[in-house]
Amino acid sequence: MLEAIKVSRARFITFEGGEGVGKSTQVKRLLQNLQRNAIEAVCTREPGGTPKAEAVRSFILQGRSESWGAEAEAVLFAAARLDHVTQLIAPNLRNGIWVLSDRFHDSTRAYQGLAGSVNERLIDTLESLALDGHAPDLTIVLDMDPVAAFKRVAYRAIEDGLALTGDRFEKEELKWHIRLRDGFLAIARDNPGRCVVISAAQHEDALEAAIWLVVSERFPELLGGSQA
Ligand code: Z5A
Repeated sequence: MLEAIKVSRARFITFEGGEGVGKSTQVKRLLQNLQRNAIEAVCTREPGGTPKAEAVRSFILQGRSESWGAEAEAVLFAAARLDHVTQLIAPNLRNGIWVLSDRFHDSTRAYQGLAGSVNERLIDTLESLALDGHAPDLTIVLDMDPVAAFKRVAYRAIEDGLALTGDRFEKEELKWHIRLRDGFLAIARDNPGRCVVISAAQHEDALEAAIWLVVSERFPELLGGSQA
């Protein structure tokens, strides 16, 4: 087996998109691909990733902050993110370990900002506070029709023998999910140097290969090329 090596600059890669597009599946697959190439990496998620941020996750996703209003929820997501960045993301990157996150700051801009009601100034302020200078090097935006993605989520619930009750956000109506999809695409258009949109409406293996192509072209040091 290849011994894990540390390239001189660890990369921070985020996955974004609506529910059921396959983010969690592909984060795990990218982790395996990096490890196969002797890159030390960790997976994490948002909201969450640290004990404090996971506590915020449960609070929000159980609907307990809904009555607080959209602005207060955006502040909660940012507070969780600040802990996640300072306690997990930044220390790993400093140690040469790549970090892959299932959602990050673009989710606040898309859910609370573009599909929600929180104004851009507050989103910008929270973003600069929570990121603490740690913007992702690459963001993969997985894009697909929300109706098809919802069918995946429904199928997963049936397979797991669970009732399809949905969390706070899964309960929103279809036109809201369409706004959300447009929001992620707008973020990608506004950040062409960081974001790459990939169609999620393909087989898991094909999607994995498409993501690996993007990652290995963006970071040629992975395959022994020179670092950007
Ligand atoms: N949120 C927010 O509002 N503001 C913020 O700042 C942040 C988050 C950070 C987190 O919930 C919620 O918080 C989220 C946004 C909000 N809203 N919701 N709902 P979460 O983390 O529990 O939910 P999620 O991020 O949407 O995850 P998900 O529903 O698990 O979707 P996914 O990770 O994209 O998909 P998956 O788990 O990889 O796959 C879903 C199913 O499809 C599963 O059965 C797979 O086996 C299957 N699958 C995966 N890929 C494929 C392909 N390619 N073909 C066919 N089937 C597939």
